[in-house]
Amino acid sequence: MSDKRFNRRNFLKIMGAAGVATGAGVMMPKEVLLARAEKSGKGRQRYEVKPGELDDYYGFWSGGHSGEIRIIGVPSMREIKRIPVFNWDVGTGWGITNESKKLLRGRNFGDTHHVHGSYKNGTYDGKWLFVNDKLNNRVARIRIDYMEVDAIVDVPNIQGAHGLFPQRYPKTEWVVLNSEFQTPVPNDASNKKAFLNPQEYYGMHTIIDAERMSIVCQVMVDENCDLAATDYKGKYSMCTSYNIEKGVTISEMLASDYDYLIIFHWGRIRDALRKGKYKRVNGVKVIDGRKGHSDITLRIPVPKNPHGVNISPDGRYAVCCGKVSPTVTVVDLEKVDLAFEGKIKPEDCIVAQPYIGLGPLHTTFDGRGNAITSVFIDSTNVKWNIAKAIEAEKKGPEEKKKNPHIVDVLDIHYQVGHIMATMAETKEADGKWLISLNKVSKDRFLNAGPFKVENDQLVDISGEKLRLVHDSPAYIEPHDCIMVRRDIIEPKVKHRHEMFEHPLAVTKNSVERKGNKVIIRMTANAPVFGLQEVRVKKGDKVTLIVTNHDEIIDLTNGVAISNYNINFVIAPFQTKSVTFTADKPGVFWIYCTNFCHALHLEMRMRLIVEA
Ligand code: CUK
Ligand code: CA
Repeated sequence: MSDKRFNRRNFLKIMGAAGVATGAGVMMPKEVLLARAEKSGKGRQRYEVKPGELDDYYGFWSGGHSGEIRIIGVPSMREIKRIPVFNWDVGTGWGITNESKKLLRGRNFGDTHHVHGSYKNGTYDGKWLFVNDKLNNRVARIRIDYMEVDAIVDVPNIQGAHGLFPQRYPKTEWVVLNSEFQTPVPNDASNKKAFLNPQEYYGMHTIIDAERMSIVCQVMVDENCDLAATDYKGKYSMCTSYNIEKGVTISEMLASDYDYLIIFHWGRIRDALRKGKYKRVNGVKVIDGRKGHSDITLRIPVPKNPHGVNISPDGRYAVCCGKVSPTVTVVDLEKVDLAFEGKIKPEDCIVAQPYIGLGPLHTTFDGRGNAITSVFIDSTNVKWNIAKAIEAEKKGPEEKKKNPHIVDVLDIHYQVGHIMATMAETKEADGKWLISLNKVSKDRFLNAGPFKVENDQLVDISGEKLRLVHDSPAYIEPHDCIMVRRDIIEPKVKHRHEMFEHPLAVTKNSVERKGNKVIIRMTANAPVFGLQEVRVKKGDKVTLIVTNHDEIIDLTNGVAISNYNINFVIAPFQTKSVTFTADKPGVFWIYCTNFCHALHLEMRMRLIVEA
């Protein structure tokens, strides 16, 4: 606990140095808020999933700098599978086979933060997942039927590809992606002045075509673009910005008392595209969305260096977390319509700014009018009522001081980043479970060395009070997750590949030579490979194509070549290929790595490389 105090003190020091008012007047010590939490009215859901039972929700977790996505069963918190996305994964051959290399294009690391599903009419349609790569500025699409990546798009003109959100209504045609780091545009050192002058660095709100996985356009702004959201009407997307100062150091980024929630008007973006109001930078249509240059963007001032923006499931409110301000800012999206028409000022869209705690980062919803916000410095989950916050704001400062909006405060362990409730990013938010993605686990697990894992805590939110039910270690470093009802996903997920979806699917075993190129086409059917030996010459360029012909569910074969650093698996009816140079002469066993049969160990063949 002393560490937590240290953090709190440090944080206050930074804020003091930056001259930040810490919500004086409405601020309450965490202990006072916690004392309000009674013991009654807690959720009583069963979270144990017994052997043979299945979970109620598919959880999709980002893997942070591991570059992957994980599938976790909720409420059991059992990790079911990892989907390699931007990373190497020998277990599936991702990053090694020709199929994965074609998508990764030589970059085998990534930094995934925000996984979201494709939508139809405000809820998940079970078709795709999308995830950002903050490291190499890409977006990957995962097809849910196979739970595999099927497209990756590179995004030029940006760095720090961060907040990502799909269109929610009427369906996902666009996906928006924010760039957290401002850069010169174009960023190639050609313009010497812009290159060295941070005042000429820009942020981008990129729009991606979900079907084609190509870039529709980018809207350029002065500010940085951090977290992203889309509304439930298909009218707006948005970003929080914490660096309207265009600072390049912490103190510069903290100079202003407020930053922005920037709202992007999709109708006006379509207009600009139609009328050709853009310039091309690195082949991408860039629309000017800077303040004073454009009616496409609306800036709502939000204190201070805000982080998450989340939309309430009724579609009415955007909730921005203050991060350096202990408040959240509630924006009424119906008023945003009026502000875009110039009938009211942007700041008049704010309907409440309740006190939450020190370091609010992200907000989620229970579908019953309550929001739950993650509070990093206080290490709490704070449940609060949106309507009560708005009402108190109307009544004035005396009422606000009583913090009538606070419903419950839960101590978590420790330092929470994202928070997410089941189905909370849809109109079907069901208020069953919540995950607190804590950045720090400290003493919650057996000590396994100085590098500690994260702690994902499961909270029952079905009652009035929040009930912590389970600690779950998470390998580095989930940032965000979604939890989707099983009935939406399960019917869409296949047990086998469509064999002929892969243009190279093998039905007949053969070895074909053209000059020094050798193509080996081979089937795998446990416990035998279709060929017993293959002879090539040293220096040959060998392509090995293998199709798994086993139709039995779960009968995966592995293909590994001794001393050739080749190792991948193929699921039933799947085809994978690999191309390599046979640069070492000798006898090399090709063997099955994935236990497939009582005679699995005998499932092997020789690659004979003649000198
Ligand atoms: S960010 Cu990590 S805690 Cu990338 Cu969504 Cu907020
Ligand atoms: Ca700032």
